Amino acid sequence: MTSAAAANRELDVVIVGAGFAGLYMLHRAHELGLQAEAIERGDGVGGTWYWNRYPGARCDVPSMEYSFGFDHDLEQEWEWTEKYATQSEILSYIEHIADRFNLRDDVTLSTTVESCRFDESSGRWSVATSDGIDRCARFVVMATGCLSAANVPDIEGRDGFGGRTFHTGRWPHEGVDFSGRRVAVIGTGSSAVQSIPFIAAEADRLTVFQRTATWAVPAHNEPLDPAVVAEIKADYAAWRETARDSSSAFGGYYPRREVSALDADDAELAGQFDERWEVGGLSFLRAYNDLLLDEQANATAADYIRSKIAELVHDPGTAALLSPDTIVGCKRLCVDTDYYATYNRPNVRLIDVSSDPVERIDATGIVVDGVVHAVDDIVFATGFDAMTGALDRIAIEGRGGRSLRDAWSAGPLTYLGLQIAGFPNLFTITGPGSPSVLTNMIASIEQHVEWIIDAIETLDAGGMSTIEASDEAQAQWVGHVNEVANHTVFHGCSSWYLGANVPGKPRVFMPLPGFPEYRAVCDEVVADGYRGFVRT
Ligand code: NA7
Repeated sequence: MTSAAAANRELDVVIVGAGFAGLYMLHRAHELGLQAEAIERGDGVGGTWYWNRYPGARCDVPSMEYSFGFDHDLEQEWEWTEKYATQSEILSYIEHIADRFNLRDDVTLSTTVESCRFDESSGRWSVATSDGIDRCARFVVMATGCLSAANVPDIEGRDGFGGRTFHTGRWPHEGVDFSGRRVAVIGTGSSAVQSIPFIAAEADRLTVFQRTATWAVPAHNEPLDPAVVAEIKADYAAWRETARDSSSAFGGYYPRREVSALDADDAELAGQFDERWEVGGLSFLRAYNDLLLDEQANATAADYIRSKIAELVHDPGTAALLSPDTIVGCKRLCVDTDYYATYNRPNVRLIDVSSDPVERIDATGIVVDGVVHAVDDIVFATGFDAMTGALDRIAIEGRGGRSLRDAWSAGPLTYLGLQIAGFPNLFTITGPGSPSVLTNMIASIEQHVEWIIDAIETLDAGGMSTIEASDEAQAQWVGHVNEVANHTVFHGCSSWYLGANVPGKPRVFMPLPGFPEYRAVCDEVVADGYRGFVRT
């Protein structure tokens, strides 16, 4: 869209973000005949897959599942090449969506949303953006992503470093050549686990700074077998529906076995875990139905993975350092290709910063316990201010000028992860309090967008103008999310699900485990006349 065309535009919907969520929202808004515009800070569409271009970046959900199911022709025609798609293939898919559904004319790129303010007298939102053009809309939909606000730790001396620095979530488009360089990677989450083997293969030396050892299972990525693809596509809708009935909204290949690990003897455990290890991927945690519910059950998986690390890593000291003593899956389980074996390379070194943290960065390198580790490049694989970070960076004001930052100062509060009391007509796609990051995000995005579109359509059909979560419904929902989370192992570590990775962020478990139960509640709320929402 040209700036002139957008000038002071009156819209039905402003959508913030043009990743999977923003684009699907825009498509459905078009279908409903709404005037909609998606505003995107990147200079291309794609969201997560636009920004995370680090070497080795792939999705950890299989490509046949990590794709839209709303359009029969689209899912039949699109051909994924590998079991786990690369970042570039996913980005091509998203660009294809933008073209196929004629979305680009209503996407404004390279523009940051700075504030959204609700005007009670007109019942409309004013949206201020970095291009200086004011938009006014009935609805605002936050499609800002759960992992989009990069977290670069505020380490003393960081800005005085003499070499190059990168964050995995803001990787240069032209790529980075590490040949002949001494490289540091800080962090050992998914982004590090995926990029470390590639960086190690190219760099002269790689030093990894590990604060918490991570759990990783092999991807066993491979080209997709055309026969398997044809079989899935023959009844794709049913296959996706089965997946949506599972807790994480995916798992079409290897569903969860409804058996407790605590009822299995050692031989059975070893056999099951061997099988899942060979299959690869997140299906490992579906070997038994209580691995994420019971710490004792979880310990069986932990013992198994530790034994694998001991086999894969030759140096016993390094293997010990890489072996976590935490709950498997409490932080998102990593899916790797050659991660552990990379530590057998002579040019790779692991530095434990669990008890002696990175002290500071000086012009030449990273200082730990008084020792300078000299490097040419630093890669921050340090994750994101997850789930709330992108919203927090926008000045959002609802009724009475109340800011979202204030409303969420003790942690995010939502009703169904879709709306926030005091912020009428503002929706969050995959917001805190919804299953979001614990699921196949595409399934969650489709469900949220469709719910929001229905809500708007019903509002219009009923001659109403606003929809807003009530305080009571929101308070009850927040209590429910906490109660569900308390029955899982997710409270047992300092994860980004809890906000624990960002200093000063309130510790609140943000996503809701259990997609099918959640979806059922969303449907019931609608059937019950939008129970818990005030509509005027
Ligand atoms: P993650 O999973 O949040 O990982 C970040 C890593 O960075 C993790 O190992 C952190 O250690 C580490 N970290 C963060 N700050 C520091 C400091 N100051 N010093 C040392 N180490 C630090 O982010 P990713 O990008 O890898 O993955 C995010 C999600 O994307 C992933 O879960 C998938 O869903 C896809 P910690 O564990 O906090 O001790």
